[in-house]
Amino acid sequence: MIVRHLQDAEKTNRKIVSPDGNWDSTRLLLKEDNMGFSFHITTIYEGADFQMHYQNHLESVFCISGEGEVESLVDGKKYAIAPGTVYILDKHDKHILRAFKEMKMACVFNPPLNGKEVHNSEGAYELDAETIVSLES
Ligand code: 9YT
Repeated sequence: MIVRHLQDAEKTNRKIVSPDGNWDSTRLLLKEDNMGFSFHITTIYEGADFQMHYQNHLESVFCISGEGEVESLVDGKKYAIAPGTVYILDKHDKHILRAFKEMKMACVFNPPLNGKEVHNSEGAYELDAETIVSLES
């Protein structure tokens, strides 16, 4: 069993602050833990309004606190986000996330992140070579 505490993890390099100023994320469970997914607590800063497209990952995002919306760029639909909302990017959906008030989110990624990722210009995370090989086999 693995037991970790968010308050401790936030003081380590598990916490990544996005250079775009939109979010930070503490990656509590990573690829090296061999669970097949990663689990993060992400803070989306108030006023953030940015595009993402996880071409290489599936992601589920559960809102713990705050207020915002997610807009699908596949069909233009907008969905309000409040505590208790989960949005599930089951089709690698290109989307925009907006935070009207700071949002705390619990995020799960498959395949798992290795912990160093920040968004590329597409709003995606690159896969490392080892993950590419494991997906191909
Ligand atoms: C909701 C979302 O995807 N935010 C970007 C950060 C991501 N959750 C991460 O890297 O933990």
